[in-house]
Amino acid sequence: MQALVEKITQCNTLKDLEAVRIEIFGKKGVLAQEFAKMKSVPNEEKKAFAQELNRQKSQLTSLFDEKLEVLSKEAKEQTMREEAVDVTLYSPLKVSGALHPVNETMNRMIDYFVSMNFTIEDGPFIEDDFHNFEALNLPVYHPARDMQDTFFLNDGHLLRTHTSPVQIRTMLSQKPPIRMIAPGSVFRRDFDLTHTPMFHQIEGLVVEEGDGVSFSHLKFILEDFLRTMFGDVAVRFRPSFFPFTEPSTEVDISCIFCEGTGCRVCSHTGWLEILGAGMVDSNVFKAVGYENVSGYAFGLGIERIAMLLHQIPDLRSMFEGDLRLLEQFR
Ligand code: FA5
Repeated sequence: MQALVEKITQCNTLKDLEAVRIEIFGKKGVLAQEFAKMKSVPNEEKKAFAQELNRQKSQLTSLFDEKLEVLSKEAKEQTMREEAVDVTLYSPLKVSGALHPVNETMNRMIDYFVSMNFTIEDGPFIEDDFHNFEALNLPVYHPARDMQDTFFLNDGHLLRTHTSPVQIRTMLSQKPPIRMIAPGSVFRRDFDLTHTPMFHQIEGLVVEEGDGVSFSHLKFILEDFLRTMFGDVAVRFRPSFFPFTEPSTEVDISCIFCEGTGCRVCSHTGWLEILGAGMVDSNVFKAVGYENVSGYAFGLGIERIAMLLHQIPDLRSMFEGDLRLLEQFR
């Protein structure tokens, strides 16, 4: 026991402490081996043996936790010392700040749609089932409702998983004609190279009385928007499925890196998937009490577009606040 206590107290770095943690508390560590001896202890001594072992374990655990706290604090202080910046130092260089690439990309998109007479609408991050799912014709069995994808709150609310609930809020509070976009943060339980738990989408919705809005209007606006963002690219509409649009489409552009010949970024297909869209499903209009109207909707991820425009390989780096990345956008 004393030897183990010394092992912990003598650690000077977090790395040493981690090695000691594995040695003592790991699956095959000293404690696990001691507990394994229980099997061969006579029955009448088992209780005392276990009590003593648990006492030692809890003593070692608190000692370990204390040491971890001290060493973590020291490591943090050292990082702060090493990375300290004297903000009072005179700098002859005039350094100006810059918009984050996500905001810059979002602003470019907003500018386009405002120039096309769209209004900007907003909605809450904390949503209810009706606006996020039900009114959007997302039945209970739809996989998007899965706990894997959605952050649910204890009171039955949830963090909106897309900007589409703003369509519902706008239709419930306004009468057609509607011509809106809704940019903003959305949340999903995702984390890898191309997915983060918080990201941004921009939603678009156009509704008019009668059957005046057609798929060709949708096609025009998206083609025009994508060429404004990416220059002279080919635009492809593929049949797809979204519960809130019928028919639905996914829209690709020719790869801006290889110009359609095939490369790593486009997985050698020559195409990049950019957004989802379609004609608003009649069930959505029913849910908001609209009759005799027609409309289209679309939605896209802003980070994905920013990554393509600026050739940023890892989505997560957008949210790390590392000045070395951000400085490149000045
Ligand atoms: C939607 O969210 C639909 N609401 C879009 C829509 C609106 C379709 C209106 C039709 C009409 P989807 O789940 O495919 O669709 O997400 C849209 C985009 O969000 C994706 O193409 C992707 O670019 C982006 N996205 C999805 N999950 C993440 C994530 N975890 N991190 C970053 N971007 C993501």
